[in-house]
Amino acid sequence: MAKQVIKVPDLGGADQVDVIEIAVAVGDTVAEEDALIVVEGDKASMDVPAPVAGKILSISVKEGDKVSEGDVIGEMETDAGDDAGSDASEEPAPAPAAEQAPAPAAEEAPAPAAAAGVEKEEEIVVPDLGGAESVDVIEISVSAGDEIEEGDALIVVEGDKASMDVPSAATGTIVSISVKEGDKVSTGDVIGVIKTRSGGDSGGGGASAAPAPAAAAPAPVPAPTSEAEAPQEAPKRDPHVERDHTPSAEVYAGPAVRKLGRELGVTLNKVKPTGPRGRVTKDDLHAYIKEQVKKAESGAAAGIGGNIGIAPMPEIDFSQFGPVRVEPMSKIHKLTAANMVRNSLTVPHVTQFDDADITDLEDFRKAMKAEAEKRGVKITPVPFLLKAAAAALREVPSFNVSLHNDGEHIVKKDYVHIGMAVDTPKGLVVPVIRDVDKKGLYELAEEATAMAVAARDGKLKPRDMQGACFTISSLGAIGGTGFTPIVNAPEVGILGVSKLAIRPEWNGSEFVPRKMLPLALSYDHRAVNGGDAGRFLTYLAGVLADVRKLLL
Ligand code: CAO
Repeated sequence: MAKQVIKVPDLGGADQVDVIEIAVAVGDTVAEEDALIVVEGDKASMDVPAPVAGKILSISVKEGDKVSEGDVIGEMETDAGDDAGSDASEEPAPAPAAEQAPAPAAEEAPAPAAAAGVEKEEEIVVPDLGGAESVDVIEISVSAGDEIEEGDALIVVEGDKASMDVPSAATGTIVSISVKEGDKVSTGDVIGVIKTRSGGDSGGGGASAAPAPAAAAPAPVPAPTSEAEAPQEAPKRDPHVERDHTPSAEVYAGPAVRKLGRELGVTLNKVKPTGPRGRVTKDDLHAYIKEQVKKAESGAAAGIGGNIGIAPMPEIDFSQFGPVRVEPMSKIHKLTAANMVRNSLTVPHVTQFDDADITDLEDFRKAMKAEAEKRGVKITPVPFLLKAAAAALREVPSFNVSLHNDGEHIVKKDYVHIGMAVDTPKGLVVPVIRDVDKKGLYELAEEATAMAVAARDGKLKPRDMQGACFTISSLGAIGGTGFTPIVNAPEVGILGVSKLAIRPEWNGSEFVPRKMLPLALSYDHRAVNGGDAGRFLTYLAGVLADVRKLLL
C-alpha cells in the first residue's frame, strides 16, 4: 500500500477554477480515471480524474473552493509499492494529476528535519463535545495549505441548541480536511491532518513526544447542550422584526462567514439567511453581493445615453399559478445569460437574411457519403458552412475584424478561427475550430464532431473555446425557418442557420424545386457596416450554392 497526494492536473491554461462537485467520499474505492471532483471555469466544466485506482483517504477541497493546476485536493491509498509511499523513486511513474504523498502518519514517518525544527503530520480529532454526539458540521473554516495559529477555528459544528468552533490545538499547516459541510461528527472523530513543527514556533508543544491525536486534538470547547454557554447560539428570530434593525452581532453566522463579511464590507444583518435556524452562510453572502452588483450594473446600464428606463423585473411567485420546481442554473448557463445580456445591450446588432441554394451541395454531399463512411466521418452541412464562412472571411477581410476594447481601433485578423455553437445538457458552449481556411472538408467534419462530443461530455479545455473570429450556430437539425442570433462579442458576427426547405424557385423560364438553406447573419455594426456584411453574406451564400468556388 502507498499513499498518493492527489493534485489538480493541467487545466489547459485555466486558473482558479471553481470546484462545483465532489464526486467521491472518504473511504470510496475508485478506479483509475474515475471522476474525483468536477471543476468549472469560465466556459466549461471538466472532471478531475483519479490518476490511479485506490481508496480515497481524504478530500481537502469542498464545493465552492477555487483550485489551480498543482493544488492538492486530497490523498489516496493505492496498491502500488509496499509501504507508505514516502520514497517516490521506487514507485511507478505517477499519472500527471498526482504525486507521491509526503510522510503520512506522524508515528511511522517523521518528516525530515527542516531548518526551523522537525515537521510532523498529526491527525486532528474532534475534542470533547460535552456529551453531544453526532453534531452537524456546518462550516469548514480552513482549506489544505492554510497556515493556522493555535486557537484558529478549523470547522464549525452545530448541535441541537448551539454552534461552536472547533479550534486548532497547534500552529501549523493544514494538510487535509476529511469532513465536509453536512457531515456529522462525534468526539474523537478524525477531521483532518495538520503539519506542525517542533522546535520552531509550533503551538503543538512537544508534538513529537505526545501521541499524534492527543497532540493535535483541539482544545475542549463548551458543550452544545447549554444555551447559556453556547458562544454562537442562534438568536431567536421574530419574523416581524425588521431585519435591518438587527445588530450584526446578533445575526447568526459562523466566524468564517463573519470574517468574509468584514472582508467584503457587508453588514450581515442586510443578508437574507438561508442556513438552518436562520444562519447566514457564505452562499448567502455571495448571493447578496451578486444582487448588489446586478443592481449597480443595471443602474449604470440605465444611465447610458440618459435614463432608458428599464424597470426592475417584478418578483413573481409562480407557485400561485400551479406546481413548479425551482432548480439551480449551471454555471455555464448563468455565464451565457450574463454574456447574452451584455452582448445584446452593448453590441448594436443588425441581422441580415439570405437563402442559399444548396441543391448541388446536397447532391455533392450525398455523393461523398460512401467515401466519408469509409473514413469514419459524418458529413453534414456544418463542415460546408465552416468552409464557406472561412472563404468569405478571406474574401471580405474587412469583415474579419473586432472592435478594439478602447473603442477607437479595429483589430484586423490574419487568421480564420470559427466557433461552432453546441447545445449541451449543461448549456450552450462554443468550441473553436482553428485555421478553418487551411483544412479540408473531411478534416473539418472530423474536428467538428470531436468538438461537439467533447462539449457534450464536458471535456473541452478553456483554450478550445477561445480565439474565434466568427461563430456558426446551426439549428438546421432541430428545425425552424429562421432566428436572429446574438453576436458572441468581441467576435464580429454570427451566422444562424435554419432547416433547409425545398421551395419553388424561378429559373428564368419556370419554377423548379430547389433546396434552400435559410441564413441569418447578425453583426456588430460598430465594427463593420452593412456593405461589408452584405458582401460577406452574398459571397458565403454563393459558395454554398456552388462549392467549386472554394477552389478559386
Ligand atoms: N437542414 C436540414 N438538415 C440538417 C441541417 C439543415 N440546416 N443541418 C444538419 N442537418 C441534418 C444533418 O445532415 C443530419 O442528418 P443525417 O443524420 O440524416 O445526415 C442531422 O441533421 C443531424 O445533424 P447533427 O446534429 O448530427 O450534426 P450537425 O453537423 O448538423 O450539427 C452541431 C452539429 C454541434 C452544430 C449540433 O449538434 C448542435 O449542437 N446544434 C445546436 C447549436 C445551437 O444550440 N445553437 C443555438 C445557439 S443560440 O442559443
